[in-house]
Amino acid sequence: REHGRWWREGIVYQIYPRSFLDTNGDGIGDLRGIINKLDYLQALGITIVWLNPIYASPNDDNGYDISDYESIMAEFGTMADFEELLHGLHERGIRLIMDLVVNHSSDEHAWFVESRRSRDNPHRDFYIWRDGVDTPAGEQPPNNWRSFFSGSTWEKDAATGQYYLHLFSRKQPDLNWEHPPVREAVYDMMNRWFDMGIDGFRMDVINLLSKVPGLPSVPDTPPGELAWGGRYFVNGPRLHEFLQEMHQRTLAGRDVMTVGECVAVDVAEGRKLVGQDRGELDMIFQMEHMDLDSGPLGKWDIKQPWSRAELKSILGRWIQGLHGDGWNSQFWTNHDQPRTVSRFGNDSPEWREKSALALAALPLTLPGTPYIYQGDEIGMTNVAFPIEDYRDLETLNWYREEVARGRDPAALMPAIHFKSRDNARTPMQWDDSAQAGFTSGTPWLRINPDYAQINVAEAMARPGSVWHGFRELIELRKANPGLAYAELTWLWPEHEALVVFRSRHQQQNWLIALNLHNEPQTLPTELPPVELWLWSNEPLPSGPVQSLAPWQALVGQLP
Ligand code: ISL
Ligand code: CA
Repeated sequence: REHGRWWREGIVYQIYPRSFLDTNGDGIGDLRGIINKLDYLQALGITIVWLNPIYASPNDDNGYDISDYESIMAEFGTMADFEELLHGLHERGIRLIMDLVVNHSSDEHAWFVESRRSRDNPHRDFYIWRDGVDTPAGEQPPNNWRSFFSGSTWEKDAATGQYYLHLFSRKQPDLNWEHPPVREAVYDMMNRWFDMGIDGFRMDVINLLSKVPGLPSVPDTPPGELAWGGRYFVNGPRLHEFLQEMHQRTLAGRDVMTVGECVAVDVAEGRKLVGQDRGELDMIFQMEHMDLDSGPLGKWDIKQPWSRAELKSILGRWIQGLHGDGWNSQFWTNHDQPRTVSRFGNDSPEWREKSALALAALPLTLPGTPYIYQGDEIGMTNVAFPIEDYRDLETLNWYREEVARGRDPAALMPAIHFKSRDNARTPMQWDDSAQAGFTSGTPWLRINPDYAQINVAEAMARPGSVWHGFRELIELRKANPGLAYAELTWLWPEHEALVVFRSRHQQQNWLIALNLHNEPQTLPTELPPVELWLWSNEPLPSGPVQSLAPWQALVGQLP
């Protein structure tokens, strides 16, 4: 168990550099901004930083379209800044993990620039090229897969008349993992970053690397229509072989952590990816609970209220399924999701702080490794901009596609306000000065207008704020490392407001009781008597607990 203790018992803080702090007035967060806030991170108490991509990129998808894996995005700074940041983190006992985006690159990467030139270019097979299909209705793309970001996954390229595959935007061509030189180039690049001293990688959509040979169309789809082709690229046939090879070539023998972002994955597949004897990845970042508030049509199909019983069932299944074998991540949000308090809590002035902390208490007490996304530590909220103010390509592509299909633009806005990825990407609110202290210029994405009330300076100065609650919960987590390894038992798993569980590791027992609801709750039975209350967002109880106030959270130690 010694190996990997630091990441099993760690607390990750996710930084979206573009929106963290701008120090040169161009409106874009930069590495210098993170360096300036190292003491802030240390004061909060987190132990690992995950940086979203900081590599050279034309920023079609904010750095998830990489044009050079080994240089720093010009807007973010220089390699010297990066080294200073890494050193500054390590000096404070904080580890650094970087994003690894190798399902695809940018179309401006030198490999793709070469690849598209001619059919016999030495880099041709770095990407996935196919001929179009002749039909009575004219030429069609090689298959009918729908892209994550709307439209076909295929783009016809004029130079050779062939199509290339892009599961995401047309500026994110998929790398061809079947082609050994691609894998060699990726492993060499990873090793060079490890040699610089980074502590690990968060691996973007890592379970999409292997595609079913032949890239078949989704059957039973009307001609000319697109369909979700997940069965042909989620956990594809050679995925585990590729990850085991990557492990041997880059990870084995190093004291680093890997966390795989996996889409549409189930527990059985998760165990293969992170099982202890598998030699693949350390930790899974799966997103099943991110669909709690989506209807059958996907993320934009809002479903309310979300079910607390379903949450417990999903979390419980993953915790139990990986216990003693693989490792879980615990989180409410990231840079692709709405703000936690607006989505799962209540962001009205009356309940914002209480609900933000009730929610915070869950990932910070569950088994696995907790992830905190920047701004959540002050309870930042969603925004409701007019469409012109959105920057996220997923949001904009969906909007354009729906409008083109004849839908009323105004009717699309509630879903965008609730679910757009830009909710998480509005700049950090540092203080109540102009532009929230994020920039002296014009921010790349509008600041949330609530910054005068909700900002770091205000929250740090006021005991009892969301910030201080996070700091206390982080401290609690560090004082109780057994929570990370615990076995968990739900009390009242079917209850639609209460999330209550016992956690047990070796001789230690904990009780966590949350009311995730606006109404007070009378408990089905009194809570088991605790030895010591460790934390609450309300005054600590002095006797038996028979009810919980709205959004009340309690963490205690059981005998
Ligand atoms: O963002 C999503 C839903 O709104 C997800 O479907 C997301 O596209 C998926 O989780 C993959 O995300 C990752 O890869 C994308 C990038 O845009 C995301 O920011 C990244 O987290 C492509 O690299
Ligand atoms: Ca800047």
